[in-house]
Amino acid sequence: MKSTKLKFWLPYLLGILTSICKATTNNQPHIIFILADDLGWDDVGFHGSKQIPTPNIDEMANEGVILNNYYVSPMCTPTRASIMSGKHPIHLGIQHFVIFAAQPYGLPLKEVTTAQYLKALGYQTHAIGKWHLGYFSEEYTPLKRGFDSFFGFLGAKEDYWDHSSFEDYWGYDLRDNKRPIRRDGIYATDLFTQEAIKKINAHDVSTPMFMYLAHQAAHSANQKDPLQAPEHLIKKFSFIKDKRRQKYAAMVTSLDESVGAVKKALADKGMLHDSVIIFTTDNGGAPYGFNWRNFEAIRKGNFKLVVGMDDTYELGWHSRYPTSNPPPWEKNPTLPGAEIKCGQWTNGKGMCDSKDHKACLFNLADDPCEYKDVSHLHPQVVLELKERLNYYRSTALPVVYPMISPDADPDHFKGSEHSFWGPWKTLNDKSEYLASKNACNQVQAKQVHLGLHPMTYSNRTL
Ligand SMILES: [Ca+2]
Repeated sequence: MKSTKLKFWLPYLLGILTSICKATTNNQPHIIFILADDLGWDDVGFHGSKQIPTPNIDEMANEGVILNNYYVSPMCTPTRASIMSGKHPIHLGIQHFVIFAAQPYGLPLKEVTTAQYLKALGYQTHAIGKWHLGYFSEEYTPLKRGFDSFFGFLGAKEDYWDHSSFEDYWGYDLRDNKRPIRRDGIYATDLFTQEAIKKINAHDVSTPMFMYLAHQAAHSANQKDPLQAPEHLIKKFSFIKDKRRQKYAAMVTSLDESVGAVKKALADKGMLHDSVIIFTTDNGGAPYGFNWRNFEAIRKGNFKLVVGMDDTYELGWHSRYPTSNPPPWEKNPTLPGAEIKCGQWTNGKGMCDSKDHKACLFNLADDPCEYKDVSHLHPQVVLELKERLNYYRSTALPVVYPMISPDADPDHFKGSEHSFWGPWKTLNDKSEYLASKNACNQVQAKQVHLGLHPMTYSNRTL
């Protein structure tokens, strides 16, 4: 795979579903949803990375199902909104960008969340780690969106060590339920793992549990010091020349250790065989700082249409990071289909000509890394998929994207010593919030569909 290139914007990343259900006493499995942040597609062992070993994630891939045809949005908030609502971001008005800390909006209150549905079905629900679905008023925060407990931060990112965040204003961002807390010096990935283990150890196994463990890793921390990891893990990667890559690899290693620790805690508690564990990331790695582009894509079977690429399209291709040969560790065996063989990289030759913003078609069965444009061979498929995109576009809601509010400045909420990010506005009209709360109380098991509509969300209906 010396010449292998992978296109980093490909947002389908690594969805892994491990289903080892025997069923709890009431036939409802525990659900552990582990969400990584900005984890690169090629930065896990089971996808072929020889540079960053991820034995615990690989083990899940070996035991479970790898969702290689599973797509996410290219940014934090839209993907998280989909996970929490079951709807595509264009049907939430939240497709445009991410929520900045001082922006007064969030996942629309009329949406019934995954946690609300599961809570109505008898689940105990815990949110740990990053929220990033809005918090300008209390109704948008996890405890009001179906979670029994929350331990984590409300915004997009924080310093991994002191848990503060700067976005227009500065403040700490860490809470135990509603209470602002300080945990200076405890690395964020470790902190959230400890909390997850605590919740598992304290759980009454006769009740099904939904744990949403949304790590910050491997998202950047802050502009001054974007990549942060424990020194002992950074040292493991001294064979990598690029110091930033060393730190990033250590951040991913810490995340992998967390997956192993959570799984062990479930096993020790006797819950593992009654659990569905889902591991995914909200979007791919961001080697240039950002990883979204202004184009659209749609799938039908093995065909994927990409429309409206800008002239940075080819910059999205990266060579695989080299490592010593043989690697300094034993690579875990992976499922035979886990590592995607990209074929020969031809330095852009034969790739889609992005200059004219034309539509490009790829046959993923032959060309999983989307090197070769075959639109000229299948004009009818191009037409059909373009029409389908137009249909979806016609169903999109207007974007909600308000200006930042100075009222959000954490300095307005100084406690005895410190400033914390938190809700800054009282909601006058609570009707949508109350309606969704009431809707979830009426949920019956058979009615749970999480808002997914086959016409809208599956390319199988094309
Ligand atoms: Ca992200």
